[in-house]
Amino acid sequence: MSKRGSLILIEGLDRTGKSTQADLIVNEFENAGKKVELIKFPDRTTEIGKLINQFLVDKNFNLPKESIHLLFSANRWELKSQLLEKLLQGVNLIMDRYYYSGIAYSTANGLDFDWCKSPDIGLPKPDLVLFLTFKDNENVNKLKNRENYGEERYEITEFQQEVKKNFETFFNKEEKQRLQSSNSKADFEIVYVDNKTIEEVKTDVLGLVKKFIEVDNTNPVEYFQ
Ligand code: T5A
Repeated sequence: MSKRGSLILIEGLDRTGKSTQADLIVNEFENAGKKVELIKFPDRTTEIGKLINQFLVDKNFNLPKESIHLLFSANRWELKSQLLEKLLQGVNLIMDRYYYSGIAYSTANGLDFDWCKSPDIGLPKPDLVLFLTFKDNENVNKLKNRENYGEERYEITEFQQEVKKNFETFFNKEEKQRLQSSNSKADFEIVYVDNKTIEEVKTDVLGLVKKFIEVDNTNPVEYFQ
């Protein structure tokens, strides 16, 4: 059976440390001689990504909520073939946000859950999803103490609480579906970051990611349905 890289996704609220942990994982495995690369969504460098960036940083640049949802999804489609190519070359991909952010944030904006899922049908499904979050809802309020918090459109405590609730509902649904299906090998894990240092979170994250990178992945790539 042919080997491929694993697709590992880190999801979570704004400023919970996703990028910090994604960088640490990439460095850790690169130093160990593994093929590993980082992919960040939104990818703000593409034409669609530039529009998304403008929407996030300029609170006077308004778009219908349906349009921005479709732009985030289109941004993922822009990178689909590149992503698949890398996986088939044996590169492990660490993704900083993807499909689940698309749905958790847009439903917090009032859009319908099933409507939000449909534009991403056909995109590759991660082998492992890590959800960086707080066990205690009160700790979401402390995000405002993190550097530069509040500069972008969605960095508002009440909105982040809503996003947290949506992520949790969504992951519970997906987990139930996964347990009912004998075909899917995809895995979900929650990483609580309450009062943990960057190093402590790194230990938790590495413990979960290790087997996906160290053991050869021979499972076929799955796709969102
Ligand atoms: N979005 C995204 C959608 O609405 N739909 C979509 O489909 C997608 C893909 C931008 C926005 O777009 C929305 C969600 C977002 O609102 P983004 O570019 O990923 O998405 O923006 P952020 O989540 O804000 O990304 P950041 O890179 O800014 O935050 P991170 O990655 O979670 O946090 P990080 O690692 O940069 O850390 C932030 C700060 O906290 C410190 C770090 O040192 C840094 O200063 N930190 C810690 N401090 C204390 N203890 C710890 N354990 C810490 N970990 C990190």
